[in-house]
Amino acid sequence: MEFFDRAETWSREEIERVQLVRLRNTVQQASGSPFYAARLKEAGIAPADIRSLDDLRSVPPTTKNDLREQYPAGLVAVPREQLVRLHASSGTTGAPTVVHHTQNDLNSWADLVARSMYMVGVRPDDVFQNTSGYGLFTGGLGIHYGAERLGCHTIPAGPGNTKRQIKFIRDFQTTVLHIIPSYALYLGAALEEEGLSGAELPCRVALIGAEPHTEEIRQRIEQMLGLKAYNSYGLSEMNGPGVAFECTHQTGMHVWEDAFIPEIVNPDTLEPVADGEVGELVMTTLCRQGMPILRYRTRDLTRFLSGECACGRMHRRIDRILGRADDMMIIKGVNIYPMQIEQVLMGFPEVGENYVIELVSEDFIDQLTVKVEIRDGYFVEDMRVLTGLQKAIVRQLRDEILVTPRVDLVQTGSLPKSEGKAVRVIDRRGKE
Ligand code: ADP
Ligand code: K
Ligand code: ZN
Repeated sequence: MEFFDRAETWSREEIERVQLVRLRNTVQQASGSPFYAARLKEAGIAPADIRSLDDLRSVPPTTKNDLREQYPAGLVAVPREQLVRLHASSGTTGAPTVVHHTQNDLNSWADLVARSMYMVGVRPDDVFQNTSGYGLFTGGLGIHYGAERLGCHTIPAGPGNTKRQIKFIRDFQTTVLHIIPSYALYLGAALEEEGLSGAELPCRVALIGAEPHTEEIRQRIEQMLGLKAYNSYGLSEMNGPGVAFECTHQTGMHVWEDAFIPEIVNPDTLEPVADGEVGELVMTTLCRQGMPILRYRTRDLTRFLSGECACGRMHRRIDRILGRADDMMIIKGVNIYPMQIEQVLMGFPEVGENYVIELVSEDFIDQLTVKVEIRDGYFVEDMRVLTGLQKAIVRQLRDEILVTPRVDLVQTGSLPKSEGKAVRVIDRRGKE
């Protein structure tokens, strides 16, 4: 087994020893920011009080709202001349939050991304095409510098313009793609339209992430594009990509614990959940100087996977993100996550790549409608066939989510397609 970074070979003891040293330094560093100076003082915590990793739990969590209130620079812990770049979240769930980096921060971030890519077999002789937007969004520059750090010949293609993406892939013989799952499916469909198959493309690896997706979607992507797709998790508050990444075993994502401390807690009590139980992921930075963040509540739901990974890395693994706490829909009193619906839909070969969930209230009763695109070959004129399919989808969804949805089958290409992260849920309740 080859490793990019020695930290990948550390034992649990080594990881935890380094974490404790870095955690104390981080608490010290954080107290240099106006926000944490006040927060830590109020909680009566000094860096010297952190004597074990368990002591982290005495530190109050930091929320997305804290970051918004501290806009633009309340968490910055260094003099301005040490800052070299800022990024912001894509704003999927409201106003953006800003993160400021020093050159050291950027270097260690690039190392983490390079390490993640190396782990799935990417090497300096690969040609790497980045289809993320190059703006404030971390999937652009964040991944880009990691790919260069690894030594890949890097194409900053940016998003959209699918014909051009395909042309680049063929002209430059792209072997590795960075692509969000919804766009990967779109690209796959575009290939089919041009009469091309994934097997004819030189790509062998895709790094997919930035939005929740099911195992079924991963398999579709792998099949359509003729490659291996690896799940990449990150968020701008923790740099961006390079936080947790799948290895070639594709059994959960290793969290780089030399750079972050992950916790999974019950979102109501903030108590840690048992291993294997789903909760909210809470993250602490360990290597950041410009803007350290302590116990950040990500709102992302996942669980720790127990047991050791066959790859030998001792960095703990998390399951694919089940969804965001904010995405949870409560319908007729039942909690439903979009990924439960996706999983059912993608089990039907007739179902295409795009779907949308609409919530309305009719006479004060919540109604859930799922609009699904049906693949061209299956969208037949015979109403009986379609009705049979529609009923089968309703039945399976009802068994999964315990609510009877309305299901509309529509033709491929008729649902709106977003450029960035897919918008899967439209909530019109109380807005009609
Ligand atoms: P925003 O919250 O505005 O989308 P970011 O661009 O920082 O901000 O995106 C980070 C979020 O994207 C994560 O908190 C998570 O919800 C989602 N995300 C990132 N990677 C993945 C992934 N591999 N699987 C599922 N969701 C992901
Ligand atoms: K190279
Ligand atoms: Zn592994």
